[in-house]
Amino acid sequence: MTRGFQDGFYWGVGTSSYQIEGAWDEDGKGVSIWDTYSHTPGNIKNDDNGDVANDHYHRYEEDVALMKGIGANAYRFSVAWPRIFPDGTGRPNPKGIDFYDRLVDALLDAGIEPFATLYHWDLPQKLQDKHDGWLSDEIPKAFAEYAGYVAERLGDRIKHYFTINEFRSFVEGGYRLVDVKVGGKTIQLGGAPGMRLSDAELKQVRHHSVLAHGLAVEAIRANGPAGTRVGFAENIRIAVPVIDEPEYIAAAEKATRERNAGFMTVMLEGRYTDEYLAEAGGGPRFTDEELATISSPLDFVGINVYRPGWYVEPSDEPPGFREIPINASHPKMQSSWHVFDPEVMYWGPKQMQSIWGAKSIFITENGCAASDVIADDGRVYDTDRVMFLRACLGQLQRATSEGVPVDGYFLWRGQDNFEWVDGYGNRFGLIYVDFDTLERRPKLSAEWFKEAARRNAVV
Ligand code: PNW
Repeated sequence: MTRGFQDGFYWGVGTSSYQIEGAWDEDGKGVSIWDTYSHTPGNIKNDDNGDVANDHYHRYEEDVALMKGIGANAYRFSVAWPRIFPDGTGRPNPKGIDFYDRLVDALLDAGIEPFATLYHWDLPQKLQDKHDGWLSDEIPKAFAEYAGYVAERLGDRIKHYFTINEFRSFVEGGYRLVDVKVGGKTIQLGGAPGMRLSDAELKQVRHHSVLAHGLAVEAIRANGPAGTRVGFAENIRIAVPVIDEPEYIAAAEKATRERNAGFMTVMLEGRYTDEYLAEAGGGPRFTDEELATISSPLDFVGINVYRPGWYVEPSDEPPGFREIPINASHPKMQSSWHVFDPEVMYWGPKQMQSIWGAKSIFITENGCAASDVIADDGRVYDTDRVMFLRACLGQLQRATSEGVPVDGYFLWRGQDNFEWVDGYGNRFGLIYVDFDTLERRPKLSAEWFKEAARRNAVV
């Protein structure tokens, strides 16, 4: 049986600036909300922070060589906004853009296609202080200015941009707290800037995040060369039909569309659903012109796929679906929130096509943390990650073999790195990093990935 992907499929790895770069106050970089948040005792496990992280800022050449060594032909990285505009707006910092200039050249020399994310949560602290962060409609405008500048400066070599990474995560985690039911308990996920807003305010923050995306799409198109491609990278919450039958599939599609109303649905449809607008608490305030901007046509959509959002069955009662609670004994991966079901890698892309008619899809993140250690023989045997990847890519291949247009896959993560509130404890990499010596060492899963990329197939 062949389990291949189509020619030209991208086998990438992904990361974000704050999680690997380090050099947090070098070469004119401004402070970000994650610098502030991680420097505040009690916010991060072991009070870890990203001051040094993988020191990628100084070791990027070694890291590009490592990526090439594990067979990646694409790299999704994020640009740190406060490196480019230390104050968020105003005068750009030439040394900031120089870093990405060098990185992109090194990638292209190694035959690795650069995919840039423009916002992976490291908002300039100055914008937070001046405006209460994303609660203000000044942030979308400032973001578009910055996005246009990057497209103008790097557009001769970067052809693919993701505007914003995981609207849902940074909005809900940073401005409220996210409740996740797992193992029969409810856990809460948070993050910078650590605000706790009302329902209506939270809806306004969501609205500003998608508006920033839309304005950035326009700015990238206006400032980048013709042929520049742009989309987003959202952690869509995916409803999984309990049974693979038409009524269940239709119920799951309804659930996915409704439960992503504030992000994915408005970006792809240009309207908020009636149910979303009728929710208690009111909001958001918006104009028709903003909705048109938010739903600017895209060249592709990116989805981060880790876990099932819900299991769903059909219902005769409105809204036409019923969410099934996830069993306390449901299997999970190492991260506290990581409920395991590889089928989301089938249903996620499938629903992007069936609900919204997506023509080009990227899996912008998929991967898992594991309790990796160096064995006596010097190797790292991350069998659970091999299992996870093979199972997930098997489901992705099932989708592409049915004609779902997935153009590439970015594994989260090439190397272990700073994992937000979990600090350095949760290792997601194909490559092990010793955070005392910063030595890098490929794991068993890197061998798996390399062979899969070489054969362009599930192996
Ligand atoms: C993403 N969930 O966060 C982020 O984009 C990455 O920066 C991060 O390192 C990675 O996934 C692993 O956590 C997520 O609760 C946070 O399902 C939470 C969830 C998913 C992704």
